[in-house]
Formats: sequence, structure tokens, C-alpha cells
Amino acid sequence: MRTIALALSLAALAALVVTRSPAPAAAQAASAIRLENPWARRAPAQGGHGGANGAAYVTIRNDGVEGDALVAAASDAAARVELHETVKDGDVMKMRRVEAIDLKPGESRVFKPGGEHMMMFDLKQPLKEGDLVKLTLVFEKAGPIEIEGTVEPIAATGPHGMDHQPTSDEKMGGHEHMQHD
Ligand SMILES: [Cu+2]
Repeated sequence: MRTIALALSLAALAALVVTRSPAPAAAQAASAIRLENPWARRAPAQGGHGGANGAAYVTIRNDGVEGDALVAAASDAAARVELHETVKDGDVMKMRRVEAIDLKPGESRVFKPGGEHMMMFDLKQPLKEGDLVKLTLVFEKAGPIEIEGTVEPIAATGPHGMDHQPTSDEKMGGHEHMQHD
């Protein structure tokens, strides 16, 4: 069953790439996208996406001279992955699905809790802190790019004990961005 589901989702991804990316410039643009600090956590129960779902975050930088767009994502840890944004509806924060996330030349997009994220539906096994989770991000021009993110605690707001998702200008490993009381 899983094999069939995976094959189907891969076929769907391939179809997406083909329909949205007719240009042969893909290979040239492949190195223009930089993915940094990927991580994931189990989704909090509130907000409508609780239970066996997860959320994944990453910093995406487009170093190319052309625009690109994130058009799909997949993970071997989840039945399906959607691109989500968070919008304020009155006093309530709501997540909603987006078809694509555009990346202008030189733009850096910081996915984070309360903002853009990849929603992992129907986790195949619980996300355990310290585990690595594989994600495939599919770009309109750069094509699919695989990354591995660390699993952080459910209350985490950033990767590796950081309190926020770093921008691509920030370096990991230092303590200057950590907050101590
Ligand atoms: Cu979501």
C-alpha cells in the first residue's frame, strides 16, 4: 500500500513539475536555490492539524538571477505534504494551503512556526526528537531538492535549540542568537 501511495505521490509531483516547468533551463538553475536549517516537529493539537501530523520548516534562498517557486513538497515520513501559510482571521491565526511560494532573485524565505511551513499529513510513525526526517522540495525551475531535517520538540520555535528560524545571513552553531534568562 505504501509503495503504491508513494508511487502515486511521486507521479503527482512529476506531473506538477512537468506542467509548471516546460523550460529546459532547470539544470542551470539547480544550484541557485539554497536550503538551510531544515527541521520538523509534531503539529500541536490545537489549530486543526493535530494528531498524527507534523510541520517542517526551512530557510530558502534564491541566489539565482531568475525567479523560482516552491511548488510542492514530499516526505517519506508522511502520506502527503502541503505548503501552508498562516493568516490572521480576526483574532484567530489560521493555516491555509497555497499552491506555490514564489522566490524572487536574491530573496530569502524563512519558514517558521506561525508563518509559512510544510504540513506533513498522516505521519507514518511519530516524529521523535533527534530523528532525521527526509523532505523533498520541488521547485518550478530548480526541480526537486532533497534535504534532511532534525526533529525538534513540539514546543520548539527554531532548529537546534534556537528560539527562531535563522535567516540565511545567520550562522548556526554560535550562541549569539540564543536567549538566556
Ligand atoms: Cu499547516
